[in-house]
Amino acid sequence: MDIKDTIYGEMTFPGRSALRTIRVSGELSQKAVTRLFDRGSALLKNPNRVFNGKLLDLRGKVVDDIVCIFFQKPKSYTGEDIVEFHCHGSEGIIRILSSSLESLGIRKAKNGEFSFRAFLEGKISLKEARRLKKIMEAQTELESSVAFESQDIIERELGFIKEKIIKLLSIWEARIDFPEEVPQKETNRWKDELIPLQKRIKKLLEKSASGKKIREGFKVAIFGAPNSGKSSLFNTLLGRERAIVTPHPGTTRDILEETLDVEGIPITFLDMAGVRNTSRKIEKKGVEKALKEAKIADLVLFLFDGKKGWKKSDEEFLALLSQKNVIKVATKKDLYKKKVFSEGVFEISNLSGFGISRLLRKISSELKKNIPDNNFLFLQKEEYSTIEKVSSLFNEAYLTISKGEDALSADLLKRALFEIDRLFKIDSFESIYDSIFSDFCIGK
Ligand SMILES: Nc1nc2c(ncn2[C@@H]2O[C@H](COP(=O)(O)OP(=O)(O)OP(=O)(O)O)[C@@H](O)[C@H]2O)c(=O)[nH]1
Ligand SMILES: [Mg+2]
Repeated sequence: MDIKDTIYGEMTFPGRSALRTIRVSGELSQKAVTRLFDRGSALLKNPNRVFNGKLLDLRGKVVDDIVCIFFQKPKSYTGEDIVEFHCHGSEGIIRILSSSLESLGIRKAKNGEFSFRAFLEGKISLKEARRLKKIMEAQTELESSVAFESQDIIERELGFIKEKIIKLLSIWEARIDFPEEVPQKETNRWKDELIPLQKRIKKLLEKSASGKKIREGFKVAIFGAPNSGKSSLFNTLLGRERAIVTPHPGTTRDILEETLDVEGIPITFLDMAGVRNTSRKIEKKGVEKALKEAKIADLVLFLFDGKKGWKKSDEEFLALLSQKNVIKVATKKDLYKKKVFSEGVFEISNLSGFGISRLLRKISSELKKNIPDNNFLFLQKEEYSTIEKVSSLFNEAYLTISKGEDALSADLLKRALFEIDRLFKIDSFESIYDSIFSDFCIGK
């Protein structure tokens, strides 16, 4: 990657839209403005100001009415001259502008190259770049709400833990080398110092595990007797005819999965075969599969036909599930007037939509019980596994120190140190680009 080149990239998302923005960074930005913007010289004399004017092609023909901004180096995102072309959101205009820029010797940026340059110019720190990566990777409202602070927390916590390990090791190593010179009370202090640190890592791990769950999402099984309306509810939730629905019991045979964002949580709903006692081989397989999936789901919606009521066979399947987290749902509310069900039964109609939004709220509030209020971290996979490893190394170190195996526990702490260092290690600028910036989009 030549960092001397002038580069361009689209900051907005491709496709028809109100506006699309192309950003140029580098020495040739001024040339681009002079050639392609009719008020180029005024713009260059007034950095950071928004100018309305005409976009020109290379022959000087007006092709669009645009807004342009010039940021003079070093007071720009990358530290180089930058110009932003805010055009109308047409593919044709973007193509004309891109090919004009390329004819002027400006090349298309690589993913994250603008931010990488900002980093090289000292405009953003490595920590800010990692934070940026988190902000852009966050998919749901919940993730975005903690992405910003997560980077600060993980760096602060792991930094603190690292410092403490180094301190502990310096005392421990002395004890290992000169055992006779270290009084017994030092050993106890050593153990005592491990406990609060172990607790701190455990807390960090819990917060991280909740975040991992939110990233991976929750599984909600739609379970119940044949013909109870499972596939209909699945379709209603998705807002499209994804599953086949017929009046014949035994329509669904296999598992269907679709993920929805419900109040900021990714939830995968599973439609499955209806459960009943049957000797037919194919149906039996479907029932076994449904039971297996429902048992491992985070939540089960246990559907039954509200008109027919809760049956003995429903009770038997409920017992088989051994699932703690179950919501009983009476369907086909449109087919009956008033019925008394046991407490906690949700009545819905897939036909009229009755009770659906209430059910969704209930589902999300049940799942949110597993998430401490905003008390979770949005982490990359490697970050999570580092915390997991450090935590288990600490547990091991505590056990070995309790057994008096000093050298072994010191080794375990050294390994924890190594894991933390590896996470933040920088080998070269290429490795920084690969591990952080290459996942960014082109215009970033
Ligand atoms: N009136 C009414 N009919 C419904 C409702 N929900 C489902 N049905 C009907 O009930 C029948 C069975 O619906 P499905 O959604 O296929 O039921 P299922 O539980 O997926 O059935 P299997 O796949 O066989 O286990 C269809 O004829 C649906 O139109 C509802 O809320 N009201
Ligand atoms: Mg079905």
